[in-house]
This record gives sequence, C-alpha cells and structure tokens, in this order.
Amino acid sequence: MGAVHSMTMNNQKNIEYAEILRLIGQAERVLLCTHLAPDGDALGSMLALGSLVKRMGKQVTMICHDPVPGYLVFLPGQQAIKLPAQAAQEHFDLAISVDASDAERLGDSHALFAKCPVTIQMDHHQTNTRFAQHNLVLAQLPASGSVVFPLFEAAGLPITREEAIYLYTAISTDTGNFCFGHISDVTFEQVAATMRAGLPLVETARQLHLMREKEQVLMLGRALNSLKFFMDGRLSGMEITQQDYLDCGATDEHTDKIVNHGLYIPGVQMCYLANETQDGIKFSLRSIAPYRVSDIAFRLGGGGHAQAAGCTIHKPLAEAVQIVRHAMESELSS
Ligand SMILES: [Mn+2]
Repeated sequence: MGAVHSMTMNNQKNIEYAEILRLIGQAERVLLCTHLAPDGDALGSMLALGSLVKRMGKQVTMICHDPVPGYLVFLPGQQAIKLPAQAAQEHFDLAISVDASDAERLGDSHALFAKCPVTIQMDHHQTNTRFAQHNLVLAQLPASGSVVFPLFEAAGLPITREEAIYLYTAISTDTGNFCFGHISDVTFEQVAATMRAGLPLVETARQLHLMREKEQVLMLGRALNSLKFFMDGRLSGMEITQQDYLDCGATDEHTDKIVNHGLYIPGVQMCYLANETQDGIKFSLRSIAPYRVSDIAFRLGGGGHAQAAGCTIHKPLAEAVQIVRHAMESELSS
C-alpha cells in the first residue's frame, strides 16, 4: 500500500503506534504540549497521553501557552499543566505535541518542543503541516483523543478511570457531544471502552456540555436580546457591546459558542455575531451547507472553515455590522 509514494519524503509517512511506544521507551524525560487556547480535545488528549507515559515509568512535563479554561478545571490532574516559561529550564529527550495543526498553534510551547532531540506529533486536522520529525496525522478521526486512544492497547495498558474521563472529554468535545465531525462505529467503540473503564458519564457530560459559568449565561442573554432577522429569516445577527462586558463582568472566554444560537433556528441559513472588543469588531460567521462563510471572512481580512469563519473590522459597531450584513446578504442572494 505504501509503494506508490515510496519516493516521497520520509516525513510524509505516518509513524506507527509501536514506533511511538519505542521512542517513549527510550526516553527518560518527556515533554508534552498542545495548542494555545486549549479546548477539551487538546487538554483531554494531552492528559491521557501524559498518564500513559507516566505509567511507562517516564518523567512527564505537560505545557500549554494558555492556562486551563474555567470549564475544564474539573479534569483531574490538570493542575500539573505548566506555562512554557515554567518549564524553560528543564531538559527533555522527547517531545510529543497533540491536537496542534501547525507549529504556530503551539504558541510559546513551540520553542521548547523544537529544542528536543526527538519530536513526535499526534493530530487529526486535515490541514496539518507535519511539523515534527515523526508525525501521526489521522484526519479521518473526529478528535485527537481518538488518535491517542489505540496507544493504550498497543502498550498493553488497560485504561484507568481518569484516562477514561480524559478520552471521553476529548472525543465528545470535538464531535459537539456526538452531533458532528468524523463520527463512526469506531468512535462509539472507543467511548464504550471508556464506560467499561468506569467513566462517570453523567457527571462528566454535565460538566462539559451543560454547565455554563454565570458570566457566560449573562452574556448569552445579552446576545439573544439583540437577535435580529433579515432576508425573510434566512439571515440572523446578534451583537455584544463593551457595555455588555462591563455589566456582566465578562471576558472573551465567556462569549465562546454564543454565535451558534443564531443558526439553529428553522429557516436560518447564515448568521453572524458582532463582538465589540478593545481592538475592533470581531465577527463570528456561521452557515449551514451548502452556504459558505469562509469566502466572506477571507474577503474581509479573516478566515476559517467553510461553515464557521471569522474576521475583525476596525470600524464603529454599527458601520462594521452593515459591511458584514451586506456581504452575507449578497452571498445568500447569489
Ligand atoms: Mn481536536
């Protein structure tokens, strides 16, 4: 099967699980890192891998450019995750990156990662740049947690209750609690294995998918209160102002995912959330297929995926909203 491209560069090939275990086996001190602004897949995958490497008798240091967000502090053992600066004096023989599609996504962690004599990365992003010496990129899998998962069986280590929490967190995060993404029968077999390992499903799902911080709920209320419809209900828009942030005592992390509330309404094909921040109006754009928002975002200086994109416009709120709304309206009428 590999014969066709046998002439391509070595780093185009995926490293085998057995080879990853061999490289871990040869190391003493292992550095683990993940992408900045970490989510449940990033931290769940890194913590699962950290636990496995520790069980293999190695010294483990986990780092991330940003601190653990409030909604993920329930993850057992997350206190051990350091900021890159806190690990800068340590020396490692092996570094493994998880869930980062490119070197820039590692933020300040990249300098420490690149300094290690042996580097591996495990990821599931289609756009992965294969920036490590050894790469395992499985874009057909829904989460990096699903990429890490088979390592436990390969190592002959049955997963523990804590590892079950990490892996479930990773997989259920990137699938929107099993609503989208590359979900297959294998996904559910992995989740079944976490249940057999003692996953407290109801409690973990509540923490991950139901609980919201007070500021998040207040900001959601402000956003929903601003909801407007255009083009006979095909386009919806919401706005969040500086005053909303002040009134609710909220910060950036409290407005995550609010935009989606504008899209899941019958008849709506596109939506935007205009977010008045200190440096410009940040727009989150969403659409349902086949409608695309990535081209609109790109034309306005941003980017993203076909159905989920964003851009920043440095104009007063009302003026910026006009620009984006007109761009979306013309896309919907084309
Ligand atoms: Mn991911």
